[in-house]
Amino acid sequence: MIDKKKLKGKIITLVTDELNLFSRDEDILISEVGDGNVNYIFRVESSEKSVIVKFADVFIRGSATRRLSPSRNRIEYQILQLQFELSQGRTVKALAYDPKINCIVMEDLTSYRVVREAMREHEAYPHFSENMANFLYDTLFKTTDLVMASDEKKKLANDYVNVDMCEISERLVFTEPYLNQQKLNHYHVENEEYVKENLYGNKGLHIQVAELKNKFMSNSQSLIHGDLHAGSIFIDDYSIKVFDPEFAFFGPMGYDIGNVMASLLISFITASMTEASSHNYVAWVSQSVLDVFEKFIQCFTSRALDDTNDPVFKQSEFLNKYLMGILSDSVGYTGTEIIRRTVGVAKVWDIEKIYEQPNGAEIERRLLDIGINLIMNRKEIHSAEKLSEYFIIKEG
Ligand code: SR1
Ligand code: MG
Repeated sequence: MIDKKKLKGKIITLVTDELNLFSRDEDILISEVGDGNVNYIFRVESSEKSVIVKFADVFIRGSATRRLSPSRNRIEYQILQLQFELSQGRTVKALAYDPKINCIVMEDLTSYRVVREAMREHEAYPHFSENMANFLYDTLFKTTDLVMASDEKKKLANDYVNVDMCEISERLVFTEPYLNQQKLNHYHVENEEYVKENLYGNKGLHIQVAELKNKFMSNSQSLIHGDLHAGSIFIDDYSIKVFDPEFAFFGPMGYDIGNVMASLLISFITASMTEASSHNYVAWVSQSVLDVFEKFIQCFTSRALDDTNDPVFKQSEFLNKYLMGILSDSVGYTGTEIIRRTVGVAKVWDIEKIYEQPNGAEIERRLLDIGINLIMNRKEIHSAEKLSEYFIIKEG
């Protein structure tokens, strides 16, 4: 276990003597913030200013045996810088990185909230989908072979080989929900038969998940964030700031798009099946699933031809086919993300909350039905209108 007192001392030395962000004469307060699954986050503040420091231990948070390479912190620092450039500032600004103590120093966005916390209070943000679609297009399409120079992309793909973090996603997203090898899956007891039949024993689904897992592991299409859920995005009234890309690597861009849509969709289903939910919020969050998809399509169709550099790829017909592939993948990974959050070991707040509800088991089945249908039908879903058929129940 880490010695937090010693670590805090090292962080103070870093932000004062080494980085000159604070003076030793100031009263400096350092406190732990956040409760992530993997790392330790601290706020360092004086009466004048504050910064956030993220420490990556050689073990996963809370474990004394489960090793995790701290190079995830170097990858995160470099990717924050690259994505900040690519996305016109739609990420948190990384200020410094110290490999000696595995710490990243970042700006402290005191006027922003984490999207998941805002969603918990049923806050609606009309600008979210426009900002998110642009972030996705800018960070994903611009790191493909269609835009980036071949040698630059290969160098980056090599720099961002992220073995330990990819292993976590491969296991938790694509293996455990369907095979339960570690016996850590968790869901309502009433759904035992449903899960056995529809997840563990569903051979047709297993083939489709195998395709998605294989693509996740072998298609180095774009530099992806790798864990783009509502807990990895800050928001204020005008803009978003993405953070926490420690799972990043070169993988299929639909994975990021699907993670965003799944995060919204889980919230939509849980909120819409909960009596006291705000009507305004439910309408916003369901529309946002569709808008992220639709606005990404708009970004792509209006910009991809111009942005493509390689003359072989610079053809409308090819780009249209390429887009269809991204959309199917995005829908498929929306499905895998919904399923893994619902039955898997790494739950999110919305899912934990359903255990307190009388209709929790029903909500769980609805989420799993949607996830399965999205995976199975992903190759037919290329528009927001078609996508809506899979989760919006039309009245009348
Ligand atoms: C052991 S890490 C569990 C999960 O938390 C992270 O945020 C990722 O989503 C990961 O799958
Ligand atoms: Mg995280």
